Amino acid sequence: MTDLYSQAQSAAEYIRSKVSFRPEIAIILGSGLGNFASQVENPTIIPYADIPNFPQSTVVGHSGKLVLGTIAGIPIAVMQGRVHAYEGYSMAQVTFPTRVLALLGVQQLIVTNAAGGINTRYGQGAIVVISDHINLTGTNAALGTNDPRFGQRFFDMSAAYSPALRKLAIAEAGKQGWTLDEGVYLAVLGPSYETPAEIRAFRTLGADLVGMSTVHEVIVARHMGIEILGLSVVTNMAAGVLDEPINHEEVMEIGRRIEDQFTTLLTALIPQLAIQ
Ligand code: CYT
Repeated sequence: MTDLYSQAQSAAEYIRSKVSFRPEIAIILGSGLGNFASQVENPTIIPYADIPNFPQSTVVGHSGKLVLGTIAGIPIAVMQGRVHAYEGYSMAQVTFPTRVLALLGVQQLIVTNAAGGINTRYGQGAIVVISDHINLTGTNAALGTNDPRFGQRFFDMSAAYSPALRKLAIAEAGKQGWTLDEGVYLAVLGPSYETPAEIRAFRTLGADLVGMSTVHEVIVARHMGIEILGLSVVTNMAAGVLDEPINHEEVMEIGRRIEDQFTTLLTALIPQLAIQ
């Protein structure tokens, strides 16, 4: 059996063999946000199934393709779909693509997700920049023997969501005529949505958003020294905030509805991130 580092290296080598450039920025697209990948110019599309050791998503709305190309001349890698721990994947599998992107030489990662809104200041369809996270999944992607080729045993998470990139995103939204709020993202394992009692508890803990992804990718990206921008789309208000149930179709539908706003923001941000 080869170790995780070698497995990630073979995946990275396979991807390198398909493109003649090195991506500088990577983007992981969350539920309902996959269409952003169609913005990529001169795309090379690689199905996850073709990449050695890459995990396959089983969720409707996550298509499972790596799209490499450029936006505004900046070489980027876009993950259209991710795998989640609730699908039964190990932490190593959930974060494998992030490790591979880092080995490809990506310096900045934009993580996106569909989240429930805990903060009542947000409305459905709001885009929120993640200022910090609370990991309540009960596990950690850096668990186990540390491989120093990835990073150090203990690593800082005090500015995991880059203050500079958050500032850029807020300024860009302002230029586009809308207010980008900041918030703390709390991660649970899922797949059940939260109960109203859990949401009240999470609000007391300081959470503004709740979801089932992102934190493990962020932990691994920080382990490997990558700068992060996190964006959540509030696809629904969290359980108990409104007097109505939550359903996955609605989560997907809201993602599609704010697609233009989301795409316009990301497209404008990429060249600004690149010169950071
Ligand atoms: N919504 C969502 N909880 C929610 O209410 N998209 C994830 C988790």
